[in-house]
Formats: sequence, structure tokens, C-alpha cells
Amino acid sequence: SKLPPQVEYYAKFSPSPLSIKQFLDFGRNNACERTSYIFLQKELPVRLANTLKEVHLLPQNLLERPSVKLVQSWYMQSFIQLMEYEDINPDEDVLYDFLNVLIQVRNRHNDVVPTMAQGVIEYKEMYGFDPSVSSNIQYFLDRFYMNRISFRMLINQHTLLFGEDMNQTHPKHIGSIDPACNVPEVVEDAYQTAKMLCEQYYLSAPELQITEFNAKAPGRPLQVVYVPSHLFHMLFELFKNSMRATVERHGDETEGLPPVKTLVTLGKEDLSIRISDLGGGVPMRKIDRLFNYMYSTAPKPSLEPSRAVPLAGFGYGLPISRLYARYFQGDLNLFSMEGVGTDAVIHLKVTILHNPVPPSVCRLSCMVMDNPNILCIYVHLILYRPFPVNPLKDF
Ligand code: W6P
Repeated sequence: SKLPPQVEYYAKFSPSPLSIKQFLDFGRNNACERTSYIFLQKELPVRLANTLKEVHLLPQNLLERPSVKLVQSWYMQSFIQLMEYEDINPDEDVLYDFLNVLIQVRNRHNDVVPTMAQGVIEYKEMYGFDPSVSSNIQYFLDRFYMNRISFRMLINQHTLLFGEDMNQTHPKHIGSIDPACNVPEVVEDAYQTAKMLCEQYYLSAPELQITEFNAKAPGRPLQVVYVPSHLFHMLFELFKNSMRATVERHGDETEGLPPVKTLVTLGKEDLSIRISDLGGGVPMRKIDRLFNYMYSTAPKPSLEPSRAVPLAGFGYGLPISRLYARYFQGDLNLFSMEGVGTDAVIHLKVTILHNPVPPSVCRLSCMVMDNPNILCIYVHLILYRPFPVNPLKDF
């Protein structure tokens, strides 16, 4: 089968990735819906076409799976729907329709992750686990899901900035971005949510212990420019894993469960979060599997207790959480000490705002065009210093 010429045409363009600073600059400097429209009506088809091209390169056996065909058809439908706006001059009505099309596109793609997973499960059941196929699928799905995260980010920013509900609950947010995202608050929130699930299935859950260290501005709150929903997604996934390991390791002991310890630190460049559990750890040999799409969608090994435990693991939670971290140039890593416990570490890049705009002005600036008084300048540090190898050494 061949791809339509329009897809081939749009696939020749490279997607234009945006930094969190660019999202913020656009959203804060009196964001213009027409500008956003003109960018998206080209950018979204370019991204869909590039993704369709890559899907096309999957092994034939996988392409034949009905679930993969379904996902392909969603991408095709969305591409065709957006083609309606090619070179259309955006008057009010066009802008209104376009925004609603974006919402339709977003909804159409809601179930892409479990649907692709179904295709991978079927492939595995039919052809078995082949390491070279697994590594190709890993490469493909990392790119595919990263593309999906960024695609949804673009749609969310447009619909939140220009849609009906002007984000009444979070007036300080710029679309989905919180310019002062309080990380310990999100940690607490994600912990509480995971704790409820954990107690539902195990009737107990380890306590949370948070330690904060602001090395950049001692005593100040640990804030960062970030998408709180992305951070919540990562933390929730890590807490589920830590809790499950802790309860399964210590659940039958009388002394009670060892707490899950979380350290949040802020330096000049990095905000780091370390979540430490004493859940018995994972041998080094098995760590990569936790991030492997094909491995983690495998039917459960027969040695595993057969009771259904919906809490943590055996899904796409970890690899996709790592993509969320990498999306804005951070990372997510696991360091385990077999027999004892696991440290999960999230690194996020710090975006420095030189001229933070008060929230009230910020909302006004969305409506005032070309007001030089509301011009902000941000500098984004692109220097990257890996976490020190020797944790005892001073920063
Ligand atoms: C474990 C396995 C794991 C994965 C991710 C995060 C924490 C943990 N703890 O034992």
C-alpha cells in the first residue's frame, strides 16, 4: 500500500520542535490566535505525515494487526481533516471551527497508547519475543509516543489559550504550563493518589517522607517552569512502583512498612527528584526490561501470582514517563540495589524567567496586542551538567 501524495508532500518538511521557553514566550506575549492558527495548520499536518511515514516502515506482520491499522486510520483521518485548513485565510469563523477540529483530533487519538500496545501483544503472541524486533519496536515507539506527547502539547496550548474556558481555576498558568510549578505540592498530590490505589488493593501503603533542598535560593519554595500534568504522570507512576515493591516485600512484617523517601533539590540548572524505596530492588539485568515496550506488554510470566494487581508495572507507564521527562530535555533513571531497594531519579531543566510577569498583567497581555510594556525576555540555559558521579563531592 502507498501513502497519499499529500502525506508524502508534508512528510518532506521537518517538524519544528518548541522549547518550554518558546511555549511560554508565545503564550505570555499577548498570544495571537491567528499566529497560532497559521503555525499549527502547517505544523500539525507535517507532524502527522512524518509519523505516518514512520508507521509505514514497521514490520509487515505488525502493520497487519487490526489495532495498528486502526491507529493508522486515526492519523490519516486527522491529517485529512486538517487539510481543510490548508491556505485558508483565518477569519473568526475559521478560527472557531479550527479550534473545535483540534479538540476532535485530540479525542480521536485518546486511546492510541493502549491500542498500539494491543498490536504489540498480538505480535508477540504470534511471533514470539525477538530481541532485534524488540529493539526496532523500542526505537519506533519511543519516537511515536514522543511525537504524540508533543502533538498533544501543541493542541492543548492552542485550545487552552484560545478556547472557551479561559482556565479559571489556574489563572497563572499559560495553557498547560505553570510558570511557578511547586514541585513538592505535585509530589504530595501524586503520592496521595497512588496511596489510595495502593490501600485499595493491599489494605496498606508506605508513608511518604519529603525532604526539600533549595541550593539555588536557600529557604525558597522549590518551583520550576513546567507542565504539572506531565510531572504528576511521572511521579504517580514512580510512586505506584515503589509502593507495590514496598508492600510486596514488607507487607507481612509486623514492624510496618519502610517509608518512601523523596528528596527534591533545586540547583542553578537542574531540578532533581529522587524517590527511594526499600522494596527489595531489581537486579541490573532486569532494569532495561522495565522500560521495554515489548517486554512489559508480555503476557504475565506463569511464576507471577495470577491475581490481578492493577497497581503499577507491566504497562507502558515507565517508558512513557521517561519520554515526558525527556520531552523538555530532562530524564528519568532507575538505580537499584538488588535485595534492598530502588532509587528513581527525575531530572528537569530549570528555565529562568528574567522578567516574570504578574498574573493579572499576564491575563491582560493576552488581549493587548503589541504593547511594548508587556514585552518579556527569558533566557533559557542550555548548559547541562550531569549529576555528580560522586554524591559526596560538593556541587
Ligand atoms: C522497584 C521497581 C521500581 C520501578 C520504578 C520505580 C521504583 C521501583 N521500585 O522495586
